[in-house]
Amino acid sequence: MADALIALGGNVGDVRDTFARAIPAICSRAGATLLARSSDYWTPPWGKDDQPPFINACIRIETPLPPHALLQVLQAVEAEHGRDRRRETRWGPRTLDLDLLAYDDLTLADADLSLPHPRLHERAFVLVPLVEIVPDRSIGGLTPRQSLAELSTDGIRALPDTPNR
Ligand code: PH2
Ligand code: MG
Ligand code: MG
Repeated sequence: MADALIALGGNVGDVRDTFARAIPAICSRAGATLLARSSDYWTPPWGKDDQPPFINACIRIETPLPPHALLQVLQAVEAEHGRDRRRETRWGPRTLDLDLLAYDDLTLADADLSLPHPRLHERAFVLVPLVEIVPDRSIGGLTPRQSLAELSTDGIRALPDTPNR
């Protein structure tokens, strides 16, 4: 079994409802157990300003799947929730983005996948939810808490729990 961290994001449609459906879909397809789920956060759009705010969250799962098979599961779940990679722009609006952040302590870089995720320590919208679930886990030698201390969290707000989450 591997211990994997996944970031969820989106800014098109009812994103919180999308997350609520995507998380069990990931677990079911990946034969995984959900170990932790962060709150949902409202986050200012990063990389491209003229788009709606994002909702972001992170989960921690235990899965028997190897990393590339897990990546395929994430891409299938994105597609099931309206993600159409052919029609989107870089950093632009999307219904559901599922990023594999870390897989045990594995370091890997190929055409399809880099682990740990090469930019996670630069992005407050990933680190704020991560700090909630794995504040002190070493990810490529840095912890979410350490990395977040270097960044601004302006505009990021935890959303109140709903019956879905
Ligand atoms: N994802 C992007 C581009 N910009 N900004 C925020 N706040 N959150 C995201 O998840 C995000 C983004 C492309 O994947
Ligand atoms: Mg992303
Ligand atoms: Mg992605």
